[in-house]
Amino acid sequence: MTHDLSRRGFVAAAAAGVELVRRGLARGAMPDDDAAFAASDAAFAEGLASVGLQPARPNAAGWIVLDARFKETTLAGTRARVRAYCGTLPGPVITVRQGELLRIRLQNSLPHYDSSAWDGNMNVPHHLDQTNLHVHGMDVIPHLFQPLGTPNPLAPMIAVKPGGHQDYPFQVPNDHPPGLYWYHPHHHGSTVVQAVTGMAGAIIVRGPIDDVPEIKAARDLPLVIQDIGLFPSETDATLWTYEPKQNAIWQTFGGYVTIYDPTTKQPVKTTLKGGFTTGDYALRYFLINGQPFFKETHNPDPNKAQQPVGTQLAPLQIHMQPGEVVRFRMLNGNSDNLMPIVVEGHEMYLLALDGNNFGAPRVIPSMPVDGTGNGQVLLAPSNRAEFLIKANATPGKTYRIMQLAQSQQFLQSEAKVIAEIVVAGASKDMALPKALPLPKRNYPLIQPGEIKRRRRFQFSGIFPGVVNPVVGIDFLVNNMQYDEFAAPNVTRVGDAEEWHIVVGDMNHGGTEGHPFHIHVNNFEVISIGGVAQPPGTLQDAVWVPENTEVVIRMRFLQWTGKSVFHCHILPHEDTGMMQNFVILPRLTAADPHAASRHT
Ligand SMILES: [Cu+2]
Repeated sequence: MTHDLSRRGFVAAAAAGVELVRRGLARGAMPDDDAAFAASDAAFAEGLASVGLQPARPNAAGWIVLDARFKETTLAGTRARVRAYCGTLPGPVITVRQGELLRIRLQNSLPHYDSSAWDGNMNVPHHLDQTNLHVHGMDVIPHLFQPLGTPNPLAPMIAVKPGGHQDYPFQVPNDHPPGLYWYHPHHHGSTVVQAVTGMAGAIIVRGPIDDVPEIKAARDLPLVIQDIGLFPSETDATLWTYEPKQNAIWQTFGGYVTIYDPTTKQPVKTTLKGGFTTGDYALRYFLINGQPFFKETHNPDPNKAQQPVGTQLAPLQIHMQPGEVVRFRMLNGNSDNLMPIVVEGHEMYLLALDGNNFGAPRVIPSMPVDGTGNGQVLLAPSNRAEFLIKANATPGKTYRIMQLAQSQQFLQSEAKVIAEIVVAGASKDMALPKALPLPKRNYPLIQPGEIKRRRRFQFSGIFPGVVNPVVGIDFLVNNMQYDEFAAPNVTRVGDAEEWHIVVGDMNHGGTEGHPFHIHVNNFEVISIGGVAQPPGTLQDAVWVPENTEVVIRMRFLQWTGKSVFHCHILPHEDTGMMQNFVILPRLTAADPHAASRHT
């Protein structure tokens, strides 16, 4: 359970890795700063190592190479073949400062996958050996389509084939909100299979918040949560993997695998052990920083098919001294699991959501860990929460970091102990910050009078599927499935828009909630189900419960290009719950359309 085995050597290597990252990036720091940064980098690397993470190491040319490949590993005693960046679960932690050029080379070392039986419907999972990269939440050039930043509606999505690579130079804006972001694949049709077998990692953007004395003094511990979905290998009796045959679909109701027959228009039962799933898995592990903390298996009772059988495993232990303040950065990198989070017996000093810190910590009272509801902070898939915890003054106790049980999705999600805080040792009364430097990029906040356009997007599901019979279930945005070559939404740099994201009731395609996520620009969450949210609640993904409307506002700040928004339940996204949008350049006074547009 601990990472102490080779910890000393690992810490040294980790510190060296962070140093390389800094030198590999173009940054105009003063020499005095360099010494200070080196000291804080070494402390940061030691913190990473203490929770089982490692920093990314750029090559001699300054590129961070993310090599995607199969990896055989053991998860809580189970032999598993996963997909991993650089052979680690999760991928290495990338650190970058505001204003730097972040250079990532994606290398595809995945083996060939046979998609010859694919019928060409892009909302049927396919080409599981092709990949690309998304730096989630970062306000950088749109990077899903080729070439980067293209506004061409017909631009194809980047698809790196086995043996190939793709270079991503990301200029991080000088005013980029400093905080926790992450990277994962986003090739439509293979996103979930790759992400739910391990391909994800954290990105930390450094900036003014890191210089707040009370924050600088705190240990900085990222907590990367992922799920790993597995089925028995078709060829190796002792191996678990997720390599569904083309068109093979796992049926949660029934616990068997079908393949759709287009002549009879019926799914045909097979003897395959695994298939693509939009529900549960034969076996699923939930990981924190690569360590399994919870296990789920398919429920064999047909009346309880939506309730996987859960087993709590030994969670990660984090030692804190009484009165110590630690900065936690938690990522819900799960493919589909909504997580209401509670830290037992402690107030949560929430600093930031999705990388956007507030002007002061939001103090969230402690609450019972055996309840339901949204917890101290609700993390939809892809959301991040950064918070301070000040350890209880009394030593000798252990406090759980929990995901509360929730039933807002197709599958029931049981309560899980993610990690434990062990309070022990000498007391230290560390201070908490009163104020935080507000990231300027999204301020001043959008005023209602500035809104140029309002749009409404309804996320819905139909079961059994009508337009996607191969998958057997339809996931739709405004009754449409994803079209790679359509641009149904066009926006402009400088414009502020208000979007109403709707999940209907059970008579209108609402069977569960969906997390809305948009690339490039953050948005301010204005209201959820008519309940106003605190001003400055800036996020890049928001949970939209069933039968609820969420109102968001955003301004297209800088970047032009073709991009996407979608549901961040990844099996929904991969099977159609996504749309493109194109950001065009700002209108100038000389533009012949400018006059009519603004009347
Ligand atoms: Cu969804």
